[in-house]
Amino acid sequence: MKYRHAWCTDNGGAPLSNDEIKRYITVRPSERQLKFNEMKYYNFIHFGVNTFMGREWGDGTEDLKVFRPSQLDTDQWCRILKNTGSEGIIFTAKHHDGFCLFDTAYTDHNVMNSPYGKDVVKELAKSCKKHGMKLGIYLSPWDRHEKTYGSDEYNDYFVNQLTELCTSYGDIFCFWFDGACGEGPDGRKQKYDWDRYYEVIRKHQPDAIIANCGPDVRWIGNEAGKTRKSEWSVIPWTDDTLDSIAEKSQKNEAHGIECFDRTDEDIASREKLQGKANLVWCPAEADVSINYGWFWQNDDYYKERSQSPCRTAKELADIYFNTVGGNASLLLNVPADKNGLINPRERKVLKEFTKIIEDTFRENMPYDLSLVSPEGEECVPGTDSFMMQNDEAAIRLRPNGKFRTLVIEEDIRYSQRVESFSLFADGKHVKDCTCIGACRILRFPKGLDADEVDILITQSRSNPIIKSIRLYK
Ligand code: FUL
Repeated sequence: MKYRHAWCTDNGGAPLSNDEIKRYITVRPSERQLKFNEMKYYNFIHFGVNTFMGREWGDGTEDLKVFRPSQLDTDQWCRILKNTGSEGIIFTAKHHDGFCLFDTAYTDHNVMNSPYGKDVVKELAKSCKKHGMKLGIYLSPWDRHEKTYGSDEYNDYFVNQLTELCTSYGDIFCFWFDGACGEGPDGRKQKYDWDRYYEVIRKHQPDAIIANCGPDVRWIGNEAGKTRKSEWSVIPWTDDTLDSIAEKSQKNEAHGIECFDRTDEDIASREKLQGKANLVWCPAEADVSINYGWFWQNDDYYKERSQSPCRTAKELADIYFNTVGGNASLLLNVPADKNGLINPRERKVLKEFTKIIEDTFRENMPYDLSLVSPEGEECVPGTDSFMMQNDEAAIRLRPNGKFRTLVIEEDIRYSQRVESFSLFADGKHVKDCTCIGACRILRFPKGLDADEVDILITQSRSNPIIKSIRLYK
């Protein structure tokens, strides 16, 4: 099979080498972001007074006496989640209700004064270490209990707690800041001093990612695990970027978990980047819950709402393929129940989900690889990670047999370049795809059986640099 053009001579009609386009590919991940990018999938654990009150949002008036998990076992959390292939846990050290699950010197409204009486973050930190999991912290800026909320003093309070969390629990891989900003106990709203919060984290935990309302990872814009057709990691950053995240995030307890605002479907195509002064590397993260809420609720709670408690394993697996395989990372929430354990109801789904993922990636399909010019000449790249030259049109794979899954990754050390590609099997068009980025997963449930599979790059911001391609049976 021959192609009419090399990718760069046609390039979907888009200009290739003007200074504006070159500017986009000079935006690249920091060391911290590169390291984080290796973690494709990790978990949230939502746990706190809401777990015992049967609520999604507490109002800050909860009695500490309610917090009495009888079998809390953070080792169990780590064991179960690690078995699903997860690499880390982000824990709700404080949710909007203001109850702190760690031993803080700055409020009495904390776990040490509850019947449980032990620092849950400390226990989890120990378990994470033991099981080789990374620990992340969710600390809600919105606080419905703390009296100083709505004044400058609250920013000091928040910074003090961040400092405690940064300095007493070992390495933290991520601080996750929620966008919600409601009223505090006296009806006041807070002006968050983000710069100060970030400064504390950078000082004490320089490797930690600051996610969601932070500069390192961006919220994907919904809580349903949906990705855009093209998720870009190079995005424009303006003064109101953080406000707009807060503005769009969940507005009430009845959580917009299924909502997906497609009005911002395109946030960073060439057209959107054009002329924008401040471009940053900020990849997408999809936060989604195994349940239709974030905290553990019993079956009756869901019955009243005519919802099933859990997403199905198949739904979760599709979310995995679309997010991890759609240039985003997957942050899957698995709450702990009233006993302080991951409940059998969720364990069952997790087990089935894990099986689907493991089966998908169980067996590699070997293949030979070459790069093809429009004249049909082939050459084999000398290294695993390779750059396509100007006179090369397609990547040709010769698989040893039928495969069901194709994984392709750009070498994002050199930014995100590929804007679209098409797949051909023995010369026949199979599908058109948009960007690649850190990872694109293509699935062929019935299997693709072809001697030659060509990945034709149809538009790119510069010479594509491919880190890896893997096929699975
Ligand atoms: C939202 C919160 O309001 C939810 O309760 C949950 O913590 C979710 C991850 O973020 O904005």
